[in-house]
Amino acid sequence: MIRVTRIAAGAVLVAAVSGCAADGPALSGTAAASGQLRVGLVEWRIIASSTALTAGVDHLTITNTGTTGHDLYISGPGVRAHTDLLPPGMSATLTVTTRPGSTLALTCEVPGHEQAGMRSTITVTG
Ligand SMILES: [Cu+2]
Repeated sequence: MIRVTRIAAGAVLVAAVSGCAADGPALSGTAAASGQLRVGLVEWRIIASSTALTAGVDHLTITNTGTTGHDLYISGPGVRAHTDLLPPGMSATLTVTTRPGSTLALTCEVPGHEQAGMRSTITVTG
């Protein structure tokens, strides 16, 4: 039997949907901010600001720059998080704790979108 859990208890995730905010507020510096990644969702691609991310607590800002609804699902060793469905122009943030040497898969879970090309990978460096 295959068990699918969209939000695993072990994953650290903070999801927030915000209106048309360009950039979120600066991090306060209290957490060990390892990395930041901006991810754009558009028909039919996932465009990340970098193909690599530093292991640790990483902050992703996801923006739907397309003309139809998209979401982002990120998964990898110890990582499993997703945004809500984002209407065009909307942004969300995800915070994940990543492991060095792992590879993260990014996909849009709207039916058909991954197959249309909305998938990408990010390498986590030590
Ligand atoms: Cu999509």
